[in-house]
Amino acid sequence: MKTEIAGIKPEITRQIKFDLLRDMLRIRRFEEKSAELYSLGKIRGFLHLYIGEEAIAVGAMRVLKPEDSIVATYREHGHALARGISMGSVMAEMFGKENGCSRGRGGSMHLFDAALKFYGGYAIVGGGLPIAVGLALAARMQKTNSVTACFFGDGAVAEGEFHESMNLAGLWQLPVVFLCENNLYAMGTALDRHQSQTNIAKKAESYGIKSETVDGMDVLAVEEATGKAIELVRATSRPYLIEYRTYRFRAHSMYDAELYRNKDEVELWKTRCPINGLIASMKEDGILNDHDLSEIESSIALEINQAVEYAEAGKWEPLEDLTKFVYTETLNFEL
Ligand SMILES: Cc1ncc(C[n+]2csc(CCOP(=O)(O)OP(=O)(O)O)c2C)c(N)n1
Ligand SMILES: [Mg+2]
Repeated sequence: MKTEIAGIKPEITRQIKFDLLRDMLRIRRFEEKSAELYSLGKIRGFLHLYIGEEAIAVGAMRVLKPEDSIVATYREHGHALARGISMGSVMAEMFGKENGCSRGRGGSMHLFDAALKFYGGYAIVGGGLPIAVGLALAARMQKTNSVTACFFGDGAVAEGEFHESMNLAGLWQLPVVFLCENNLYAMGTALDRHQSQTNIAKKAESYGIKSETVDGMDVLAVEEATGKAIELVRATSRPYLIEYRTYRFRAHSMYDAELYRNKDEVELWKTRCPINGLIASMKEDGILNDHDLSEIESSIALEINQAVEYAEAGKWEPLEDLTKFVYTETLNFEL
């Protein structure tokens, strides 16, 4: 864990680290609560927790501008919260309520907010990549200076869509930054069981796309590298790929016997927890104490309580509205 930010005054460094810590803790505590609410049957369907990987969404989102577009995966609570979708509307979405960010129709895997240019939430592995390339093409055609950030997992690189998207982005020189969250597993399949080349950053080279590998457990390293990459994409309108090395601490989804990885490996990665790492380095530098930490925790707990109340208070969509916004003209049955 790096302790200094080059060229930045100590008081600003302190504030940046506080913000990063707070943003990561917000996601961690929100998801712990979500897991609890899932067990209680308040949240149904799928629920993929991002716990362990928070440094990526938090570090990367800070360096994106409001005019930039974002495409994420189904493990996207962290990205949505870091982008600014409120906890209440994410929670209400997971409850399936109308006041959710996707009107309760998407659930955990389909968080969406057009105003924040947060274009999903994709349940289809690799499905977001061509969308991101399309958004980058639109930005180019509209002559805006915006960048599209596309988050995806290591599992997506096995999909044809990954290669097609990389090829077109490289060929047409589109302003898109591919952000691969390599947590070493795609459900129960380890990366080296499905890829002949496990260095994902290297794959970009064959498409003429610059790339690098970054420690995804170090939020400062993520922020620094992603910031540089995004500014390069913005300045040159050429694509870039970052492979973050990370790990999910929890099961793939809510139920998973985790027979594909051993407990020692999980424990080892937990010692690299991005939140604990930042807390330790801040304490060592004398810029964080237990009182600060408990203040952060209480304000997050309050925000979570309010989010749950907001979700509870939301309404279910009336049955007669269920065919609204459905993409068909032929469907005409009575409910
Ligand atoms: C096209 C497609 N194939 C299979 C699945 C089933 N599936 C859901 S998650 C997943 C693993 C994806 O792993 P990765 O991209 O590494 O993301 P992670 O879960 O590790 O964040 C698979 C295979 C799917 N949703 N879409
Ligand atoms: Mg993975």
